[in-house]
Amino acid sequence: MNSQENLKTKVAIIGGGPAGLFLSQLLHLHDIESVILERRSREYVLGRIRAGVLEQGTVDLMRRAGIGERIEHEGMIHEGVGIAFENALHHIDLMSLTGGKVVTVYGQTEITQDLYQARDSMDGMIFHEVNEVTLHQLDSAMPYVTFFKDEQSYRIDCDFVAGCDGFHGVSRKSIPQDELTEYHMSYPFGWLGILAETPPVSDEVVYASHERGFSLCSMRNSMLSRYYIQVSLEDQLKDWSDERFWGEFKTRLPAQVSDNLITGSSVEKSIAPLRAFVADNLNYGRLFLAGDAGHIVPPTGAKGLNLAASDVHYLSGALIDYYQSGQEQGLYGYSERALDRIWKSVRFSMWCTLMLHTFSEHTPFERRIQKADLQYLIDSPSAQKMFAENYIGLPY
Ligand code: RFL
Ligand code: PHB
Repeated sequence: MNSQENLKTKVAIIGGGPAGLFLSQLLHLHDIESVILERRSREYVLGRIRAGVLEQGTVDLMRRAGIGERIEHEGMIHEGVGIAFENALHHIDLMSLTGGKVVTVYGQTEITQDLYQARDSMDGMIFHEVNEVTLHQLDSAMPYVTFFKDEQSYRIDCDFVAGCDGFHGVSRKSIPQDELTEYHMSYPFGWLGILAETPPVSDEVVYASHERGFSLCSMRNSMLSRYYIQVSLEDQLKDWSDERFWGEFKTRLPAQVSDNLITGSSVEKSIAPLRAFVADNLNYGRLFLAGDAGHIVPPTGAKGLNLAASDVHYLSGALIDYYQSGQEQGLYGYSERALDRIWKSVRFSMWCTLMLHTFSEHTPFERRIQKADLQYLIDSPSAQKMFAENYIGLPY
């Protein structure tokens, strides 16, 4: 084997998903060098179909990161969102309820592609398909990271490590157990998502509650639909032919929506379990966690990627302050600041999930409460205002 290759950088970023890429790009624009280590190939990362609904704060962060051009033309502005139950569709007017704020529909794959392109154009250093990433001496002023790529071993000496490696990554696991509290919640179901090259069934994203289970109508563009249905945790992809999916999806939507449904063959299909998780805190010595590495929310409120963006906003600001003026307060206040917003989004995502999904273990009493929750949202301008304020994104 070749001898170890030694590198040096300011911030070693573990994970080349949206959080890691955003962070690297923002630091670069302030002359702060970083290196990204990503376990998967670029094709794999770009092929993962995930988020679609972006808060204004996320779009603003894209602009600040110098990737605001394509979304300007291709992002779809949504002024409202649909909530369906008992065969009726209701409209929540985000724009009027929030004094002019909206969300933008633009796929996570597109953001990741824009970020990789930006990093490439600025000669950003990204190692793909790395393995055995190990973090060392995080509680000292001289942390370092070791890893292998193509059987070559590497060591990166750095000032800080940013753990942006998602829920299953190595960063959080590198924090000693007695320095970390983990809060978990699992839901007894998952989402089966499909991508289909068909015109979207609705101009707006529609969240639909039905006794057979939740469903969601979303989109990526005028010829690409993204749909989800609640499925059992035991279900596997092989149980869900396209034909079965369309039949079930149609049943769960009000006629007003399903009458417009155009079906076709799916180009992607996946199942994801729903869970919530928060790590407290997000900082250990010179390691800072951001994005899914520090927290997971069920996708019902469309908050996961948006939280990764707000974490990066706080963390990049703190690192920039540190390198420009030597100020450390921002860095050591990062976790508390980020967690305040995270817990509010965890709350919103949980409320949406509990209100919209079907829980087989619910008593008749709990079912009536769920219905009252939906009815209250539809009838009360104050409840709608609370929904809209959270959905468009709480302030940073
Ligand atoms: P990611 O995207 O998981 O990226 C982490 C990266 O780290 C790599 N990695 C490692 N690299 C090096 N060494 C290791 N040991 C490593 N271990 C892991 C991984 O390969 C990966 O590339 O986390 P990040 O960057 O924090 O971004 C978070 C978002 O991806 C996530 O929150 C959203 O996708 C959640 N989400 C949604 N968020 C929204 O804001 N709006 C939505 O509409 C929305 N819809 C969704 C979603 C997530 C979904 N799934 C699949 C859970 C819909 C779904 C179905
Ligand atoms: C999506 O478009 O993939 C999407 C939209 C809204 C959500 C979750 C996912 O709440």
